[in-house]
Amino acid sequence: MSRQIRSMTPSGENCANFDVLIVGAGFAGMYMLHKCRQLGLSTRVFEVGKGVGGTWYWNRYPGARCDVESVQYSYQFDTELEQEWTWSEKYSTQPEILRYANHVADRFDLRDNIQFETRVISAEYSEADKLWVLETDRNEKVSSRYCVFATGCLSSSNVPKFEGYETFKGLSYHTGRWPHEGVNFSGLRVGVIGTGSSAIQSIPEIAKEANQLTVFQRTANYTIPARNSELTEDYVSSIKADYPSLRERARNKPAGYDIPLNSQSVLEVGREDAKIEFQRRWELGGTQFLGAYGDLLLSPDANEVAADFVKSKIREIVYDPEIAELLCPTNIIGCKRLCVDTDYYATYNRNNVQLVDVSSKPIDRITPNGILHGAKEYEFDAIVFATGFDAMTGALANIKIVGKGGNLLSEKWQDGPQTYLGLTSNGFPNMFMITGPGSPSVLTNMLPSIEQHVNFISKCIAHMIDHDFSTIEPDREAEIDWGLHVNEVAGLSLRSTCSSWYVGANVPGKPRVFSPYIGGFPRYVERCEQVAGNNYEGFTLV
Ligand code: NA7
Repeated sequence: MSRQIRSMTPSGENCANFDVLIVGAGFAGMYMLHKCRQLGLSTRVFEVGKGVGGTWYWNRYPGARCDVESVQYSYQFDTELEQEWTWSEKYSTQPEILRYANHVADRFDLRDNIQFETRVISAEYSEADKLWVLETDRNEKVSSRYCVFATGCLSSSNVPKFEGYETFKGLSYHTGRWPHEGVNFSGLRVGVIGTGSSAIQSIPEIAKEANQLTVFQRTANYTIPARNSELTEDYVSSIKADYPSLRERARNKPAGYDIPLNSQSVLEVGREDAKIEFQRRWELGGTQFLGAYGDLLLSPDANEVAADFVKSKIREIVYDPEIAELLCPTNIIGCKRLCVDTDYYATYNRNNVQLVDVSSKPIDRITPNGILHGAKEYEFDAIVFATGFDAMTGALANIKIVGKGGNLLSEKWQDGPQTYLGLTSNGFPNMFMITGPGSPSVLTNMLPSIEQHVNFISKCIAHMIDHDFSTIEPDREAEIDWGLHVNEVAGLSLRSTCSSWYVGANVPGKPRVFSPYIGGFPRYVERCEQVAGNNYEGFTLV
């Protein structure tokens, strides 16, 4: 059904007006646009990139792949789309996911409403006009009744402030801003800083090409073999024959991802039996490894059993015992996001690869020729910064977002994000965030989480129009209660206990708050449905 909002241009401003403005044309922004168009709302999307895809547009580093199985890392809002698209591998490569994003943009004719190569620099709420006014780096102003941030959880690159960074004479890259034409490392001496997921995926690929590869590791990470494979026609047909069941099973899992989970305690089964199960899951590959027992992320003793198993694998795979020890993590498995790799540990058996431990003594500086660490200068032709992202809040912090009373979102959030359901924030009426802090987001399969948020927002906007409301804003009390609940459940999991990007520890000065909601996808969805069903309980609608 088509709906019209008769919103006016803000007083004193000469700017185009829309019903909805969306920031970001990744999977969240694209689906939000599609839903707005279905509602008949005039909509514009702003996107910095030259194309759609968001995270998958920018993260083009060698080996970039999704760690969620492709048949589940896909939209489910359109059954024809599900049927016509065929994934080729168990875990899709970045180019395939980007092709999918482009296919969706073409199929639903989305591009006309997306303004590419445009960065939103500010978004200001006009209380008098009940409108959002967005300003872009093209010196234009546009206004709208609703503003939706679909800016992604891992989209703002984090390059630590290394002294001498700008003096390096060679080539330098960040994994999250990889050149579109690709990089040829053949014959080059390459340094990689970081051993997170991006590094773990790219190191085996870079090692195959480079003359020498030196990895600077601050914290060793756990990674499980992906055991990626091509998908057979039979497998794809069986999935397509019953997509709804797969989606249903996934919806009922804590991560919105259908993987085998066992609720038993590892401490009850004993180490020897547990080894057999871990071995089985190691051979199966992927993040389901952590689903082997129900208490792995609840009890340090239980966690140690799983951690010890992975460490035994590292010692088995890596020939040099000293390197193997350096690669053995000392923290909780799954506390930082568990990585999924192809030949990561084995790469350290190559003659052209070396590992430098920077855990107790940080990198001193970048020099014109390479990296200085301790008394040694490592010379490189290229440095790869696999140093991650200002996660969850970074992309929002890059935009000057001003709400009621001229208050800045960044100031409100200076001690950590404050949201109601990870979707809205008090003082910022008619503003929504897709997979914002305080929602399950990065702890879940992102695609279903995105769809659930977009469905919530679009239903909410339709409700507003149908009932002639002009503003919706979460109540401060509801926001405080939600924040307390998010913190309370975070405290139950070992995930909140280490220095990860989940708690903002990778960005100096960032408040340490476990920002994603760890209560599980089904529980979260139930809560959102309850809120909407009770006439948007916890919100004030005017
Ligand atoms: P991550 O997981 O944040 O990894 C970044 C890596 O960079 C990590 O190993 C960091 O070590 C390292 N790092 C950051 N700053 C420094 C400095 N100053 N010196 C040395 N090493 C440093 O980012 P990714 O891009 O790999 O993955 C992000 C998510 O994307 C991933 O979890 C998936 O969900 C997809 P640290 O661990 O902080 O000691």
